[in-house]
Amino acid sequence: MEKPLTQHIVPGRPPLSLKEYEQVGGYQSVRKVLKEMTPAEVQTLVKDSNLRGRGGAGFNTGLKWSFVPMGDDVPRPKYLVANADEMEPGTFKDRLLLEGNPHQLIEGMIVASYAIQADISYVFLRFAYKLAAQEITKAINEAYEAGYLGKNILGSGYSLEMHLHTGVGRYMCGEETALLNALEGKRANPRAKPPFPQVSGLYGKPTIVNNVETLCCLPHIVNNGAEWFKGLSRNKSEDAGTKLYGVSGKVNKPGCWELPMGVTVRELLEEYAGGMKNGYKFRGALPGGASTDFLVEEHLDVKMDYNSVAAVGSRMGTGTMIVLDDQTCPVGFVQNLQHFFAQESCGFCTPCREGLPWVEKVLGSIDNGTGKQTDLNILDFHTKYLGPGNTFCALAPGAMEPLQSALKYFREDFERHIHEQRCPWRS
Ligand code: L3W
Repeated sequence: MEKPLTQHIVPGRPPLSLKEYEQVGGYQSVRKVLKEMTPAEVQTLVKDSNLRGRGGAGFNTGLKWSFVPMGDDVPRPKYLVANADEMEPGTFKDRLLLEGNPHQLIEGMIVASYAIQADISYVFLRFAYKLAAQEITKAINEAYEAGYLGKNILGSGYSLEMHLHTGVGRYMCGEETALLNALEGKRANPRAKPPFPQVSGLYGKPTIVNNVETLCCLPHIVNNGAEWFKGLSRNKSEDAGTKLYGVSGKVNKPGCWELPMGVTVRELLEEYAGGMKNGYKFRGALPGGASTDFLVEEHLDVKMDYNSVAAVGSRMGTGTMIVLDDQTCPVGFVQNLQHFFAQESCGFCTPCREGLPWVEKVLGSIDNGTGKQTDLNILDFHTKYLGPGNTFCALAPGAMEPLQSALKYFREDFERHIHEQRCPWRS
């Protein structure tokens, strides 16, 4: 099985130095695009590869780039930003790439920057990723010294700056426009879209924001072609490539693996995560971080790709599953998530600012045995009131996904808390 993104990552070992990375073919895609391809050709290649954004939304990468104005008379500078603000609960896939092979990310960023003719690029890094910050700083310095960054890269006439920016630990910064505000030194509130950042982004200039894993796919697509990339996936069509999948919870071997796009939930759980721990039964899983709908037993054979997971009413999101077991109270589990979302709301729009703490409070009273039957109506109401289209950004609608699906699949557990006026999981 081909593992292009993680082939040179050995957990516990320092990442490849620039010299070692070059010895295994590193930076060849930079040489290729700068010497043999026009920016338009790189964009077409990536569009043809069907690479979809790995941050959670799955937007076609080449299509996103195609919205950036090109030509000599467009506003400058243009920007490329790597979204490395990995704060989605249960998600630790980008960390593996950042700590394990930072040169691969830099190489992908140069390819993306060239494709859109960006002048300046940033890695916007989660503040808690201290080791990644060290490794990226070292790798950026090495890349500058070797002439892969800076003025007139490899004599091509193309120039690119790259900077590392560490965030301060706000989930909101994963949303691209909040990230751009933070990068400008402003409060990290999301902006209204449109205009999309591709047209008016950082400092009002054309900007592409791509997730780390997305960018790390690029050197391999340039070196091996669009058809090769599509062939890596089990679907061989729309959801292309490999994917970094993760599993956390009461499983025997929690972890993160690069696998063909489209492995099933069951394979991930049983084959890669080693099944449930002794004494624990599977009740459900959030397929891609906390802001996705639960999948349950009937979904075990669903393929983990964007289209297949969407077809059963959830989202693949980041592809890193959080497993709910039978020894864990689903009400407490969801309340814990709502505590996180309420805390991370930027407070800009009223439904999110006021609604999420209320949801958290209502869940808390059900969990501690003081809930009322009407509380379920309040929760049901909020899943719609805070749903898509009613808030300024996707944070609150995302928060409602685990809640609405918990109310659907584990409703009897909510009812039991209310009837027994206690949490059945607490003695
Ligand atoms: C031009 C249009 N561009 C969309 C672009 C847009 C962006 C990308 C995705 O949130 C999700 C969220 C989390 N013209 C466009 C367009 N674009 N329509 O496509 O946009 P969007 O709005 O669909 O999603 P988003 O706001 O970027 C991402 C979910 O991911 N998620 C969270 C993951 C968190 C992390 C992290 O911690 N780093 O990845 C997990 O499921 O809930 O729904 O570039 O400009 N008409």
